Amino acid sequence: MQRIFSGVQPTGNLHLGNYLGAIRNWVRLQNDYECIFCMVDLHAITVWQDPAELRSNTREVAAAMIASGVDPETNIIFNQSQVPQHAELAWIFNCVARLGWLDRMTQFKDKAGKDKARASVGLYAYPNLMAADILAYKATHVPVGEDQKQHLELCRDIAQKFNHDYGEEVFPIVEPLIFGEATRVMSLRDGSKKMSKSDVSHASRINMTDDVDTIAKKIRKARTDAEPLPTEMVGLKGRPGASNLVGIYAALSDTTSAQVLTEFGGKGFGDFKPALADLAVDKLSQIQDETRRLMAAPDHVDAIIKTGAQKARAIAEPILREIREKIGFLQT
Ligand code: AQP
Repeated sequence: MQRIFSGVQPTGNLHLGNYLGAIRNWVRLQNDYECIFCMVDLHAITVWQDPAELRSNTREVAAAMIASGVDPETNIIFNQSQVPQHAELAWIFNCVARLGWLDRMTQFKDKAGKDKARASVGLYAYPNLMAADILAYKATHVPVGEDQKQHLELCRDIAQKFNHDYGEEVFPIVEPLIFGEATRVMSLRDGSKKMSKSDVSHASRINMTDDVDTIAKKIRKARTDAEPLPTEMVGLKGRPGASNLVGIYAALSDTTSAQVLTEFGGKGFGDFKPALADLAVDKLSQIQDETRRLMAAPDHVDAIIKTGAQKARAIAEPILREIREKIGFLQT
């Protein structure tokens, strides 16, 4: 069976983009692959995290994954910092990756903003740690949202260079799995920016924990133009707000944007937004109820994470031993 690795940062509440772009796809893949799903807390601290919040967000992300349908019995669920092999391999990859490769990463440019000198070194080296997350398990496939495509290309470059330098096919060349109608869910306030946990505007995203009224309000206030929805896909061109909402509707209803336009083409947002709000509430409320139920028993969630970390270490350690050997580290 081929192996999947994928992760989510416990940097706050999960949002609809994380769910539609990543977690829902994990649920669909879990029967066909051996899956390792990780709360990537080492990635989270590339920007400041309040310690108490980081701990509780990590638990809550695990609960939300399980509530979304990730089976903790058949998949490995754990947090990255409990498996030291990630950080060890990341250091090795810091010595494999070239500065020029990292200089091209657009996520660093977006997140560091204008004042690069004040960004952490970790934020810059983030893609090397992501490559280590995947390759510490020799994972072959990585389901992610569109925004992670460039980082996965870097992971392939690192694997290729390591294989070349050490003369053997040690690491697989990973394949991204980017699929579904919502591979890039955009901000509800600005259709040109992706929906993100770190956006200062709460109205820009639908959190998986938002209540019915908040979801309805955010969708009602989502920025769009005033035209009715088109009947054909080509009519969505140049209309990022409309196109985003249609994509979200399609993903939540398991159809395509074209089918959504067949149903709603010619109708205004006064009709479409309430229908989208009802659909979102219907789909998310079951996950929310289950997340709350799990969070009421934190020891149970922690036990799942503990077992997951043990299983993850048991896979990663022999791989790291092989890597140390290849590099020439003396192992006594
Ligand atoms: N807007 C999005 N649309 C589709 N997929 C998305 N993902 C994130 N945002 C969208 C996917 O969710 C998975 C986990 O992402 P992450 O938490 O590791 O980091 P991120 O991509 O940086 O997400 P955020 O919300 O933007 O976090 P912050 O603001 O903390 O940096 C990934 O598979 C990602 O592709």
